[in-house]
Amino acid sequence: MALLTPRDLENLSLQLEESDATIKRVTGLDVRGICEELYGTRPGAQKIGIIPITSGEGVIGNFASSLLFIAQYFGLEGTITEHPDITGYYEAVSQGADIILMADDHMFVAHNLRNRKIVSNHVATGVIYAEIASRFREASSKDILVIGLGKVGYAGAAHLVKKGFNVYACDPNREFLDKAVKELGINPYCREDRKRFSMVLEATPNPDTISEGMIEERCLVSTPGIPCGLPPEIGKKYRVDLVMEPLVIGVASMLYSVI
Ligand code: NAI
Ligand code: 2YC
Ligand code: MG
Repeated sequence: MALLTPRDLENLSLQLEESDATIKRVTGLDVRGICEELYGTRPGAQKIGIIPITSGEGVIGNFASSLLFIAQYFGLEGTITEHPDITGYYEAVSQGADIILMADDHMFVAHNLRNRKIVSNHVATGVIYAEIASRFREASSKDILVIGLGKVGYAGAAHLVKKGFNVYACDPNREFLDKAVKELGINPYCREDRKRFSMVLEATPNPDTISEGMIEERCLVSTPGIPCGLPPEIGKKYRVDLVMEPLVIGVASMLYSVI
């Protein structure tokens, strides 16, 4: 189970600044602009209730404070409840929260109590990283490679199919691959194909999932995956731009999708 660590969340502001600058350079829009176009929404006076959850592995250091930073960064009023769990839920709702943010070890949700919209971090993350990859201004075609068809990758692949891209995907989990072929009509990708891509969405919890034969000389790798799937030497050898960040971009997508 791929859980964040407090260390992943250190220097979040700097990580956001660097990834947002890359996103702006390669797509023409920053995260705010992409989210506004993607969801047709803009943050307003919504109040965000952030509730620490103690189940499973328990509270993760820096997680709630990172969510507060993210809410404020996008111009929303955020509050971390004094208490966790059900007591915290009661506190947030009683204090007038419009949107609840809370996560256990399996699901991380944003729930808008006013319009009843709800979204999981997995889907919102897959969609936004897919959207970023698909907006690569130097893409050589509409062919795009998705590495990993789990909770995040499948959502990203579905979004790209809906947008009309030629989606190729790989996953050692045969069941996940067959499901994506059957339900989304994606093209199974294997390295023997020797087909190279200028846009890659990587959504796996493994390093070194991207090999030289997969990418064109100029390529955008958009990945929420932790650790990074792009070997540094390949990133240096080719003109590869990398968009990778542990939490903010996915949470921005969650918030814009429910406001
Ligand atoms: P998951 O476990 O549901 O799916 C991962 C998939 O990758 C599995 O189907 C697995 O078979 C596949 N995979 C593993 N190695 C592969 C390889 N070499 N080539 C192709 N496929 C491979 O995981 P989930 O929930 O989809 O998350 C994916 C990653 O994204 C995790 O590292 C997670 O921590 C991270 N994540 C990051 C977020 C962010 O905002 N940066 C938000 C949510 C998740
Ligand atoms: O501090 C808390 O309230 C904890 N219960 C939070 C647990 C989050 C667990 N989920 C994850 O670490 C990953 C993240 C990449 C986002 C989605 N799942
Ligand atoms: Mg992120």
